[in-house]
Amino acid sequence: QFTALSSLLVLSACGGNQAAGDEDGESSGGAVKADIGVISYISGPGAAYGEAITNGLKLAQEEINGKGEVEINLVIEDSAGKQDQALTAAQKLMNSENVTGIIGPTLSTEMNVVGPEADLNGVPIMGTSTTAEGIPQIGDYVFRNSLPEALAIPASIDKAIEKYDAKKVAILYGNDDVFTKSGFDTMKKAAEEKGLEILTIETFQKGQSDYNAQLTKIKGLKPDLILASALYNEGAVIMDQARKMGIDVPFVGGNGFNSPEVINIAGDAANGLIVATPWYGEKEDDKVKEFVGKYEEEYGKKPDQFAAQAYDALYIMAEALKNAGEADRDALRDALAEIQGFNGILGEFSFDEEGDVVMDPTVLVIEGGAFKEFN
Ligand code: 1QQ
Repeated sequence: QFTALSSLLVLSACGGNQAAGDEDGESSGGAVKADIGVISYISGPGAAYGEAITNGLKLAQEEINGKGEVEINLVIEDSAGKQDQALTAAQKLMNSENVTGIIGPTLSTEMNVVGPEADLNGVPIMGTSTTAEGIPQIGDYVFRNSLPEALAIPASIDKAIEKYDAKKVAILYGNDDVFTKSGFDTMKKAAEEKGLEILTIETFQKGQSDYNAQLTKIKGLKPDLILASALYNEGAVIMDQARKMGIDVPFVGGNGFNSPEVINIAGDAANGLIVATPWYGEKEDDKVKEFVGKYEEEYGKKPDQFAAQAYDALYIMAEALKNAGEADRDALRDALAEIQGFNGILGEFSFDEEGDVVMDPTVLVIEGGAFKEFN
């Protein structure tokens, strides 16, 4: 469906593009050639996010370039999950590498500093994993194809209430990160709206290794559920320590928990974690099966949500580049803004008028050491 639609759009784009072939960014064969920068969390404690993202991008790049309509060169930079390193990478990509657009950075915390800079420079930028409130609202050049916490967390909490008849919750969140703070705001608001009693609100910081004080307090209050807003590294350790202390209630997590690393680190302690995601790898869908098969063959493991979102993101970029007809920053921005009804492995996708995502989540639960659909 997508391919047929793309060919039509390419034909119409080429028709109006008489100058193709002479300048940079357009080849004589009609293919739009573009350098796309990537800012990814490839080293440090959250490196599994960036590994999945860059794997997904490279797989999509191979396929897209193989089709001959668009030729994308990926210029990949490591941000190590740090704001300053992400900003330096962005400046290099925009000013020295002269990229047409940027994919990333991985964290909302990074996008909060990189997004305004890209917007100021007129460089379209698309996060594939940035889920905090307000990311596309940074500016006209800022997009994301990741499911915002504002859609994901309420869906997870609803399922948990329905399944466990939950009435009392404890909340635990990282107070030094844009995403974990935003996830907390959404959790608190959703809990209040759904009439849940919030017994306590506890905080932690990045890299913390001991959660005894917070968890002892939570245990004494006997919640039915724990709402936790964390990246996988801290989130997995929290679950491990909670289970060791005898806290066996379900956890509801945000996007940071959507990584198999949670299970790799916490093992059985991750059982009972509820998360919402736009990606479910076991779906009976030809496109999903083909992607999962190819990914496993290439990288020796199953793709996670971060790989899937990145894969779709590059296809969305490619579609926009084709429609733009040239490797031009303003034309790419306008073409991105017009993407509607894109049919990828995450299902049907559109940007709303602010460059935010319109999509339905699936709620998953970890049972027996694996993510399963939570019905
Ligand atoms: C954000 C996130 C993280 C979990 C991405 C890895 O959702 O920072 O917005």
